[in-house]
Amino acid sequence: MVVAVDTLEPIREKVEAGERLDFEDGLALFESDDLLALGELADRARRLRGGADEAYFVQNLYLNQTNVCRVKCKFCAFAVTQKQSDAYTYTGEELVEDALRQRELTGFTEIHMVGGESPHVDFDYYVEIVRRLHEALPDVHLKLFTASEIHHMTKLSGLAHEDVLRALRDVGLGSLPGGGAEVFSARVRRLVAPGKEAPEIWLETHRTAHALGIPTHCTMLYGHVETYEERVDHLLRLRALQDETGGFLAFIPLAFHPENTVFERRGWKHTAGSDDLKLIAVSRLLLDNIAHVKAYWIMMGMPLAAVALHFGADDVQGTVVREQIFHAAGARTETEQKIDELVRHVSDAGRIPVQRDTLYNELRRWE
Ligand code: V47
Repeated sequence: MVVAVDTLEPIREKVEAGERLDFEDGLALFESDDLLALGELADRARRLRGGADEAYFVQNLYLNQTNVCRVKCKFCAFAVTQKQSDAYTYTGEELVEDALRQRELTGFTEIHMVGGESPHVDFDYYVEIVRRLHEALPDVHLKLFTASEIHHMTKLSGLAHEDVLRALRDVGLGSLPGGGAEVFSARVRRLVAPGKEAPEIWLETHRTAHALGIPTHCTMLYGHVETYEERVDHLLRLRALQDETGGFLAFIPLAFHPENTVFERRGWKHTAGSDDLKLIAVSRLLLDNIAHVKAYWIMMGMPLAAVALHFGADDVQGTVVREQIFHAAGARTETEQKIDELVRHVSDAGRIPVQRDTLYNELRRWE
């Protein structure tokens, strides 16, 4: 007689006892196909740690200062070289003009701006665009530049990471987005992003930001060559840094979109919804010290993001005006989400929609 062993049972006991999960637990969670049990366990862990029925979103505007990039990440469909006809690099004035025009249409409270690592600008360019945006929109939180871009600025300027971050903070930088982390494993980085800085540099940049009082976000780009072991290792490295600093506001899993990348020619497909939900659940369970896990609707579509609110996520990111990175790689979602649609999806999922600012202060709720 075959006796079914519930591999999740010992993990469930740890969750109920408030015990920290380890590497082996993380692997067992990824290897489980009991999707509903994973979701239920992640939601239970979220609630045991103080989460309730609120699901958060922010009203934000996406800007990309440049699409020119010296790094040839194989997963990226956004970057171009300076010589390509669709290359652009916006001046501070152009970015401000654009943001002010958008401000008349939507009441965004956050600008999320990232871009390529252009070798054709200098560090003063970055300081100038932050200064101008902050002067034009002093009440808008500026969430700008991945750790990879900050590292790029140290190369452009010869300054230390701390000095770059301090200079940007002093002219208005509010927080860093979580991009550029990809997967920390050296094997994976060699395969998908050989030109990118070492993971230690990404982590050190966030550590430095936290020490300067700049909160940050963190991500993992999954669904390409990484193994379950490499996913768990990535999550535990983020958890270890959060133990040290407490500076991460949220974790955002990013599903790989293959269109218009070298991987499309190799026949790679988009992740399955079940993997997206599993990633949300396992990250919620392992990252016991990061307050929020985002189900990024741009990446997974709003209907699945609403389901993910039952798998440990408590945030759907935002209204997002004009996303470009995922859309270059084939995302079919809208590039913008109207608040009333977002509120409808969240409410229909049985959650209370709460509009937040970047730092998770509540601005408005729909009950
Ligand atoms: O660093 C690039 C990823 C990131 C592809 O901090 C791709 O709140 C999938 O970091 N398929 C940029 N992913 C986006 C990002 C982000 C998004 C939403 C919220 C936050 C936050 C941060 O997008 C890049 C890279 O990891 N990416 N190309 C692609 N083809």
